[in-house]
Amino acid sequence: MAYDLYVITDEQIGRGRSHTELARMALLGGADIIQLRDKRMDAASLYRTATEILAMTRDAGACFIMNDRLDIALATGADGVHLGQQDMPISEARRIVPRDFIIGSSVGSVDEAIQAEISGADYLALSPVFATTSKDDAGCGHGLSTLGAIRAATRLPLVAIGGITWENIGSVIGAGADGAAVISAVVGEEDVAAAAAELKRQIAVAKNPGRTPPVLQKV
Ligand code: TZP
Ligand code: MG
Repeated sequence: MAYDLYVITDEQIGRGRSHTELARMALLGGADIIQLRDKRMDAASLYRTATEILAMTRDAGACFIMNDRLDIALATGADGVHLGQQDMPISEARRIVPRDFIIGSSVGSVDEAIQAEISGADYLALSPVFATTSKDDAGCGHGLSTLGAIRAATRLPLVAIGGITWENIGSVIGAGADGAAVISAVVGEEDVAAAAAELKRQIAVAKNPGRTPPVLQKV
């Protein structure tokens, strides 16, 4: 499974576009993973939206991850759930999910990364790698040194989240991330599909510095 470009939908940042529309455009631009994240939406709306996005990710050959809500993830047949340090414990979630269900974990240190791996996480997200205004309680950026230390401490897929832009994506991949999870750099752009395609191209370049960059995807 590819973790290169992981797009988190956010209607507050999405310039009036719905989660579903944002996901559709991000997939058009080549997003590998879509995460539905909405702290305000009621369960019925979340369920409906998750069902729509799941169908689109299936068509695109991408992956659908639900933020926080394991109940919605299980009910819709999502590929997985993303859990933070304040969410349901990973080990408890692991007990009740299907065999191939993906559990992602936000971590802020090497200790949390090791604990998440022991508890049964499938991938880690260093959160936040840089300062961000997209999440109120994100706190200070942990930086590339923490990213590199976590990379050295675990073999799990590792994504970086928080404040990632076209300018710093190369350094994030260079420090050992398998991919970047972003909100504003894709969802906040006027042309979501083009932003996703360009970010994905930059990730490919950062992963294969010697190779000719692929031509920008037509969207
Ligand atoms: N978790 C940690 S930082 C963050 C989340 C959901 C927000 C990332 O948004 P952006 O706009 O890519 O900094
Ligand atoms: Mg959470």
